[in-house]
Amino acid sequence: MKLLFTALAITSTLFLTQGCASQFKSSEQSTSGSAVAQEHHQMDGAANSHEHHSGQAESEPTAIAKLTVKGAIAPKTPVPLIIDVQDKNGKAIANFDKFQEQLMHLIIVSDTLDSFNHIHPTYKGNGRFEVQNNFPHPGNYTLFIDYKPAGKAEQVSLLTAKVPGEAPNTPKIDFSTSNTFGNTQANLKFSQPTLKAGQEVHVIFNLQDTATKQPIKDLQPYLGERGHLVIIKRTSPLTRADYIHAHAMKDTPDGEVHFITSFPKPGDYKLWGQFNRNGQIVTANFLVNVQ
Ligand SMILES: [Cu+2]
Repeated sequence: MKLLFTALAITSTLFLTQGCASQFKSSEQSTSGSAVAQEHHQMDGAANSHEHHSGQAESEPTAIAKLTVKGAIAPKTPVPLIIDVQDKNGKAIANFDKFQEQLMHLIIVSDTLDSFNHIHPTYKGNGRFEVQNNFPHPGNYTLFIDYKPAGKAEQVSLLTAKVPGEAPNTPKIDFSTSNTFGNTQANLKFSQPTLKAGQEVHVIFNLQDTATKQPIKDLQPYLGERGHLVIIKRTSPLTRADYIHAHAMKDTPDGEVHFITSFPKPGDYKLWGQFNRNGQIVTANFLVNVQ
């Protein structure tokens, strides 16, 4: 039985402090290929998901997430993931507060940002969460783990996973602001004509039914809001600062969902808006440039 680990060298342009922890874990069941699971928890002060609200300093992360992968990671196969949340001394953190109706939100993207998954691991107690994920193709993936230790601020931990094999070519850059996703036509607009780093902006999704060409009328709450928006900067390697979780505004017209956010730095960002049409989740993604 062979166990093969490959360490991903992750460097960060952000300020890493003595608190940076790195762990590997993989089960003894791994028999072939390479499975990599690495925790990279940054203690930078500008990477909190609420940063876009007011830019307040983030409290020091109090938790560390560890990833265990059972067996080898293969593409297009459900891969069982185990996430253990611990304090700095390695002791399990057992209590979590729900936010947006869940104890943990897990966002998994490929490094090329062509693949996106938003799932909710099941809490098993004693700091342990479990979920299965389908990695669509070989390549490197980043896991953004969004959770709230009881009584503490929302935290985002970063993990990476490598799916062995030849990664597909990087998708070509497309800044179009209109596209069809299943039976939903989505048009993207902003409150500002030009997106500028650090500026508060409203991100507006106009949603039409492809059959009727009318604003959709079957929008239901999704995770307690009119929609869910995750924004990730197109960069390598990804850091916590590259992840933004925006909140939907409450009262907007039929077929329109508004989010308030700001983009911390110039660059390209991918947006994934998620909406609930009568129980069916539509994910509309766009790439935008910020100056
Ligand atoms: Cu979620």
